[in-house]
Amino acid sequence: MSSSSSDRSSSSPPKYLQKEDGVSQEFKTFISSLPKRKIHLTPDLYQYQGFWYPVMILRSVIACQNHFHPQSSDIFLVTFPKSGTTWLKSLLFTLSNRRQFAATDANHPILTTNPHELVPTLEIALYVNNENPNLDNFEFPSFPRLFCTHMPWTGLPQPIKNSSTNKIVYLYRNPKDVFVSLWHFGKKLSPEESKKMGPDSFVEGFESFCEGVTPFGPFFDHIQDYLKESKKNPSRILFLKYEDMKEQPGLHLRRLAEFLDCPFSSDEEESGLVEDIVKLCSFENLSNLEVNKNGKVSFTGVLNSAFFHRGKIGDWKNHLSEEMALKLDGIWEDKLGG
Ligand code: PAP
Repeated sequence: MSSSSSDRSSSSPPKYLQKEDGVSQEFKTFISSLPKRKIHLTPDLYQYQGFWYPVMILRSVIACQNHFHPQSSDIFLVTFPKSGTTWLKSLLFTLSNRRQFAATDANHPILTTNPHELVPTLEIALYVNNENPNLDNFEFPSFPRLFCTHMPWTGLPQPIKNSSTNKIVYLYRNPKDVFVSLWHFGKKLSPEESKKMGPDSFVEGFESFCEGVTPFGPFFDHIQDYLKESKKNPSRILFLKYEDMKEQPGLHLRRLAEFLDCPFSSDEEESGLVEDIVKLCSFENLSNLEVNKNGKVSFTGVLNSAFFHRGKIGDWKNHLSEEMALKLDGIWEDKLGG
């Protein structure tokens, strides 16, 4: 499997961020009836079923809603963008495939393949180039099949929502760090627009985020809806928090293993497997791998290095004013309480 097979020029936007030109007349007519907004570093966003999407992703979300059918053992990682998706993909893959690939194996797939290849994102990797891909022909690097999505609960394909067997792992992160991480990522993906932005753009971007106008936003509704579902059905939806995982990765990796019905055996515990997995998937290890320094995600052409920035809790302190921080804390309190 290659992480650098795309020949997309790094100056053109990835397909999932392209504009209306790439869609059919029928789809253009459809989106013309939807609320539309332009924010910094993102193509026009369209509001559909209460959430905001760039056009190509919206087309992909709808294709996925129409065509995706899970197998009973499929596992879904759900995140709001920039909540630690890359990290959890690597942990999920390593955990689920540990009998096939030992975490200390010098040929472990994580060492040569970016996590976004190992756990494809439905609406960004699989359905963006083909509205009805034949997944039977797709060589899944993992069994059970692992998928990721940023789709809100309302946008999830109905068969996933209705399933009694598919497990969903929801990872969330402090919105202040999510916004700052998104901003840095947006600048990497749109360097030309970034150069032209005025001095107020960061504050304007922040206001849009607070208002909920951001890809897959509103952020708070995204979390709230999954939280509601997880309370109804805790054996199907596990909530993990980036900050908790940073502080006690082993503890939360064990929770994840139990939730997925593959708890660590006492032999595995004694052999130090939990610590080995944590180390293999750590920011320090992943960000220094050759594949992640120089490769590209084959599905999208985005540089693998764009997914590794600081990997720390609290980067927002370097970027947000006290007033901005209080504003996001206030919305969190109102929407999610405590
Ligand atoms: P995505 O949702 O677009 O796939 P995602 O992986 O969630 O992106 O976001 C990248 C963030 O996760 C970056 O955070 P930062 O901007 O605050 O630094 C990135 O550094 C961080 N990250 C990537 N890999 C790891 C890791 N192994 N451990 C902890 N954080 C990580």
